[in-house]
Amino acid sequence: MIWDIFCRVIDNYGDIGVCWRLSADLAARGGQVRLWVDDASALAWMAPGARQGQWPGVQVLDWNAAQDPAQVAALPLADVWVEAFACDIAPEFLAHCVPRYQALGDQQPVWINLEYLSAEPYVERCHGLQSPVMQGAARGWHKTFFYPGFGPGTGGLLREPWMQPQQQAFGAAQRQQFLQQFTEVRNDEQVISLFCYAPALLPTLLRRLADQAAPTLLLVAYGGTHKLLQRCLADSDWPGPQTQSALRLVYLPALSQRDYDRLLLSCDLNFVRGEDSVVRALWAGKPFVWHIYPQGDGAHAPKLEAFLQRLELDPQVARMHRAWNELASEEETEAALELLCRPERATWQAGVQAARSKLLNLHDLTSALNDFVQKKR
Ligand code: TRH
Repeated sequence: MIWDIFCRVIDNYGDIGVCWRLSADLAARGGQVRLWVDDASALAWMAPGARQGQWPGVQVLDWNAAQDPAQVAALPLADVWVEAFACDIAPEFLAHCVPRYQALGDQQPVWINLEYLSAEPYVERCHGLQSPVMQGAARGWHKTFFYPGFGPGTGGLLREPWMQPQQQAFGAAQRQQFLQQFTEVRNDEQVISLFCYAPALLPTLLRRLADQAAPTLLLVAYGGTHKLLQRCLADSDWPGPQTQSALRLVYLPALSQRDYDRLLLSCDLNFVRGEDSVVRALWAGKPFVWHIYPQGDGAHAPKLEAFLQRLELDPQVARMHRAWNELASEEETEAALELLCRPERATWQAGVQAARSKLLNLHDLTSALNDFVQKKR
């Protein structure tokens, strides 16, 4: 089956991150994927070799090429179109391709509008709804809304068949070897990964970690988080971690997605953000705190609540998520900080493991898409 996946990078790495995981997973299950993207630069480190055609079954194509009839004409017609995150397929692409489908008896490709991830109840209501195309070359055709999600009435979460075997093979020796690329980890150190936007609580957290007795190794994710940390240290009157302090900072290079997943497996606590890394943190089964993508209209607050409820996380853990996202009172934030710094996290870990186990029983997004397309054809 041939898939055209369309991706526009709005900001950050989530758009291309999700589209890449989906493309690679579809291809690993036998699909032939063309990933049309307007900015593929992050793939250089996320999926080395992807742009050079080194991933069997996935071809990364420039978004602009979809507007060029000569280039599109050379390609066989796809069985499925996926518009990721409500991006619209270029009208030039439609104008070229629709008549070709019509010439074959008007069999339209299965046209999917792949939405953002949310645990909110509307997802179950809207998943699978159809929307007619009202204008342009494909007028009269229809798209189907496909919502990833956390319940049986949704498209599910991305989870590759290789994920669990790979996790099981990643034991203490592999962890040590993996972390050694970045630094030598001391036996008594708790290891924390940090990938976030700009949480107001960060400077306080750094100070607390530096001042407490238990030593911490903080692994700072590539990109905006590096810059944030540096800004944070420059802006504060605090001189930053000193040799005698309990906090060590290590700035990570850009990791491939596979290595980023290994990082999440290797840490005692993961701070994650956005859409894709939170799912991977869940699969890693380690305590995590989610920095949800902040939206100007406050839409992220109910989205976070729905997520906390859906996962049935411990109330203290839920409070920590609210505090990290600046959605808690001062008192709650203080309590959350204390808990964040405490290296003992057995209850927290058990809660994440319980949520993970439930989600492992749910269908995964790629299977759901494949099943849907098979039924439609
Ligand atoms: O980068 P993000 O903040 O992306 C966000 C969200 O997806 C958000 O929902 C969306 O609206 C906005 O972008 C536009 O966080 P996210 O979703 O976790 O994506 C990060 C991707 O980068 C993920 O696939 C993991 C990957 N990654 C690596 O592969 N290596 C790395 O070293 C790091 C730090 C990330």
